[in-house]
Amino acid sequence: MKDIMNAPFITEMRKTTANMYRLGWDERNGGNISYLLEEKEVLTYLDGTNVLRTIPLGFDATMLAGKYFVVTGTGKYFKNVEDAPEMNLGVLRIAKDGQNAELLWGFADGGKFTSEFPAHLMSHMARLSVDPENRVVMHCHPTHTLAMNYVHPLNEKEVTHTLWQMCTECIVVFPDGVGVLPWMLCGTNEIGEATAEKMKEFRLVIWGMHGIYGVGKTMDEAFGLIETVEKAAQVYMLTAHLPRVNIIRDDELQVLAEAFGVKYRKDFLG
Ligand code: 2HA
Ligand code: ZN
Repeated sequence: MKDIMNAPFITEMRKTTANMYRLGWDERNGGNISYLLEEKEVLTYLDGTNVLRTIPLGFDATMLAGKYFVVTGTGKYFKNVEDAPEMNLGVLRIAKDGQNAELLWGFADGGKFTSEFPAHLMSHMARLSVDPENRVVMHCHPTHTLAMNYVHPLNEKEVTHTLWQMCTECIVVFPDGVGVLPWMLCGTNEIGEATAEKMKEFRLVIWGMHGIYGVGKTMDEAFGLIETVEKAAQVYMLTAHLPRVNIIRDDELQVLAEAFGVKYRKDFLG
């Protein structure tokens, strides 16, 4: 068995959580990441027959039975993952019955997966149904995105349109737009189901006055999507109270999307 501390997926989780913490997106225990892993890779580091604990999921994840994830822990701080991955992360397999998680490594102080695991697993299921290569679900509380929620209409068309206008590359990075949910109680199956429904259409979903979800085939894709939204929201917040002198017009957004050959939400323009 190879040492899991050298596993690329653990290194990625350590680096990404540290990065997100320093960007101010994950205060205290805010935020969570889940990362779908290849069985053959996991089993070079861990004995798949050595289940440390079985933890009930509280919802049905039959579609993901037998799949392996590394995930951040409930109540854990992103700030601490880098130095103590075994306390703050867990590697688990969804049990055959789809009702439980089998812990293979981590959560060493008796902890368990993030309270947002319903939203994560339901989002994985929804994304895999439209993109079989999706691997990462990421949630965080980026400051300017959150600030924008309080001063801008909270609907998909207007949020996406404004963000597209704030940086030239936005429409190229997220041509599919940003899904928006109203404020809802977090940590529940209900918000998980609502998020997953949006994930069939969007790779980015704003949780009104809470934060954002981003997904992708890689950690870079999920991170890059959120990073681009956050940058655009920052530009919006830096300029929202100032007279607007210049704007990227809709016909220019269209030129951009066509030049880069992206399939964009035409109904979000105009
Ligand atoms: O896990 O961000 O949404 C902490 C959160 C809950
Ligand atoms: Zn949150």
